[in-house]
Amino acid sequence: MPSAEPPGRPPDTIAAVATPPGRGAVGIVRVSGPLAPAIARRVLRRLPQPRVATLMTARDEQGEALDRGLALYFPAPHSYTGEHGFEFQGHGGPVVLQSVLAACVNAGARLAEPGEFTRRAFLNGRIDLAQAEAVADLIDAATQEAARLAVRSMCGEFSAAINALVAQLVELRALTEAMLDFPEEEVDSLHRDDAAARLAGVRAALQDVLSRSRQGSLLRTGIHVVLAGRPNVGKSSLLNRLMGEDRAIVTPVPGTTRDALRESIQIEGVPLVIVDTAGLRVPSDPVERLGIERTQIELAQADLVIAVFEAGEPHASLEALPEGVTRVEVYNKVDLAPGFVPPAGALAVSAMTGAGMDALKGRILAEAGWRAAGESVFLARERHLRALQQAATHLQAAADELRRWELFAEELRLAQAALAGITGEVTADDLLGEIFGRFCIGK
Ligand SMILES: Nc1nc2c(ncn2[C@@H]2O[C@H](COP(=O)(O)OP(=O)(O)OP(=O)(O)O)[C@@H](O)[C@H]2O)c(=O)[nH]1
Ligand SMILES: [Mg+2]
Repeated sequence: MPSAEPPGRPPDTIAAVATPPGRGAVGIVRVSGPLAPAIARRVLRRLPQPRVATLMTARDEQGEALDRGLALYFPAPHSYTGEHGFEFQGHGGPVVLQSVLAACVNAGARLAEPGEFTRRAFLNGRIDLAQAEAVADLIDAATQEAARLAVRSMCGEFSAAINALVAQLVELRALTEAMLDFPEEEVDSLHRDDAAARLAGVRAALQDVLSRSRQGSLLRTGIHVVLAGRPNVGKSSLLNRLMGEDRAIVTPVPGTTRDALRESIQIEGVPLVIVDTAGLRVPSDPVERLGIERTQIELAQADLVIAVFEAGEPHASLEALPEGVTRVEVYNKVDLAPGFVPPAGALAVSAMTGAGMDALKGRILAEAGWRAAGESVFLARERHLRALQQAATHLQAAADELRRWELFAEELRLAQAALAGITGEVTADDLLGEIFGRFCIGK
């Protein structure tokens, strides 16, 4: 476990207002550290019974009452941070809360930095790093689905999956260390097959965690979808249909949309940014030319392009679409072309009647990598995906070294180290600074 402070020096005691700034029914001042009981005795005049909500008056040094509210004392190690701590739940006004905070500082606390309480919880082993990140993810969650997954990671589900992988690797490493002591010719094929089978098992389990993490990360980053096509095919009408309201201007005049218009929606809880663009053709005036340039910029950033065509019209090719970007071909206005059958892989829709829209939504999610709901996915961060990918690369390398046991063992060790970084068993200080610096103060 990494240590919180330079060795030998006890940590100082921190204090912060834990509720958001502004007026509210209740405001909370939080204190954590070795001096917390002494500070409570000074500010509240006595220490409340552990874990019993007690109505008390907070006072300044002159004994003047600052506020009356509920005090809670959590002796170490049974607190959020693992240290002695107390909370004062008073009235949620900025002035009153600052005065209670000031009284705590006068009594020996210092102001906490963003995320410092959670950082201490991590450093004291109350939670691991992935759980600490999930605390921030829960507070920042923009959709219900993201919040649900963040709670699960906070409770340790993601960490448990990582720890299970690490445990499998530890076992395999122990087996390998034993083989290292024998000359190659004495390692019989039975042992080699055993190692190969176990390695295959870990790799499959890792791939499973990786794919669930990739899926979950979509919930964090969202999917960037761009509608593109020739003028007048109904791109703006499709945007309005997907939004369920009239956001974009629709007219029968080709070249209506000039500027890229972006809107946020959710499909099955997955956040999407949908961009409506100017129709692609040889521009007829400078404004349209600028609009089409913007379309190109949007296309270059797209996770997914919806290439829109008109049902029944001769198939116009869209050379303008960048190579390699995932695309879904959609034939709009099927209401005007009865009996129209779209080419294989394409969808037929009508922005006017709504026909085919559910299939389109399902397709957008599927192309972006989202699988059926209900499967448990992890709200992974970019950092987690990188570590998992790194571990996978080392295990691949190990699979290529099934005769050179030293190299095999080394790759296993590296894979394990990559995974351990996720839960923070080994962590650099600057990484901690980056993670916890983004928290709110008081958390
Ligand atoms: N019948 C029918 N008409 C549609 C449908 N979708 C769009 N339209 C009509 O087609 C015309 C063009 O629609 P828009 O949504 O403005 O097309 P656009 O692709 O955004 O066009 P630009 O912005 O000019 O590139 C409008 O008159 C729409 O009412 C559809 O599904 N069926
Ligand atoms: Mg338009």
